Amino acid sequence: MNGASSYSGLVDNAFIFILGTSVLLLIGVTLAMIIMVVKYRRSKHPNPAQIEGSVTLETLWTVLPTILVLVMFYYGWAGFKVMRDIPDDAMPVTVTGQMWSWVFEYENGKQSTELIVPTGRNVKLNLESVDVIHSFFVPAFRLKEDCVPGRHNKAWFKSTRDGEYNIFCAEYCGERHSAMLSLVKSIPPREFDEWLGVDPGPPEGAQLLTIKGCTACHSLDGSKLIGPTFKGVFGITETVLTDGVAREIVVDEEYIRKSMLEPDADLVEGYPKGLMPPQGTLVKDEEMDAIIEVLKELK
Ligand code: HEC
Ligand SMILES: [Cu+2]
Repeated sequence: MNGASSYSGLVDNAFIFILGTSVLLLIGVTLAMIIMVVKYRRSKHPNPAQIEGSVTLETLWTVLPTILVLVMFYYGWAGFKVMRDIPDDAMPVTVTGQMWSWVFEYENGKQSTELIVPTGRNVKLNLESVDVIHSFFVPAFRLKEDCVPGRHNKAWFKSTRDGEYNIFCAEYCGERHSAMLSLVKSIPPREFDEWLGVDPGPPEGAQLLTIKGCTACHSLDGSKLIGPTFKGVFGITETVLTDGVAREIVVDEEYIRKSMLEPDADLVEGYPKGLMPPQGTLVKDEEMDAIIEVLKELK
């Protein structure tokens, strides 16, 4: 498949060169082996002969492979350098990996769960994680970079063709790792400006739950995923473990807020500790209020 970023050809060059060399060597070595086996078989040469070293041969098989790996290094370096040098004019987008979804945030604060980019313009990615190591992978762009908690990795690309390209998480990050699928949508710059310019407004309702990644673990329809369902949760009485001691609580606004800020403080019975990431850094205060309102409605 043809790559769709400005540097995908460089990555492919390195790949094709290494693959080509390996295939040629494989064929060469196999042929040589077959010839030797036939030519020097025991019926023809019952007595093995001693062979003296050959300076010419030894020089050749030292120098030629050295040149080969240097050429491989050259192709690798040529692509790597371009991928590391982030153009100054690149538009920054913050990519946040979380168990188990992606969120993209643009300069003006607009957020989305798909990465919308203008074709032909440079885009710089600030890669963050709120929990464990994820890896942001767009095969069509030949782009793969880790999102590591506490580190601020960077990457960039320029999409060369309008289209939709898969996003994967390429670092096993837990039970629903394979659900971390999304899309890059590369659209004409003018359409992009229009899309970005549209006043985002506060995301609302179920959309907020998706953008914040809650729906990776909490269903809205009553089914049990990683965490308890949100359906009908508001107002119920349930058992939680506080410091290991079971007690009954009623799910109200204050409890939901605390569940977001300190998920382990009141652990819902039957669920493991440490699974739900604290949401304090990711969810703003007024967004928490909105989420609480949404949960109230999910009867
Ligand atoms: C990685 C999975 C995961 C994500 C993401 C997640 N949660 Fe949770 N959540 C859990 C688990 C597991 C529990 C049950 C254990 C506990 O109480 O911490 C839970 C419990 C809760 C509870 C208490 C439910 C009850 O029945 O008492 C609320 C409320 C909640 N989460 C809200 C949220 C919100 C809002 C978000 C998104 C901003 C979110 N969670 C994101 C896993 C997750
Ligand atoms: Cu992941």
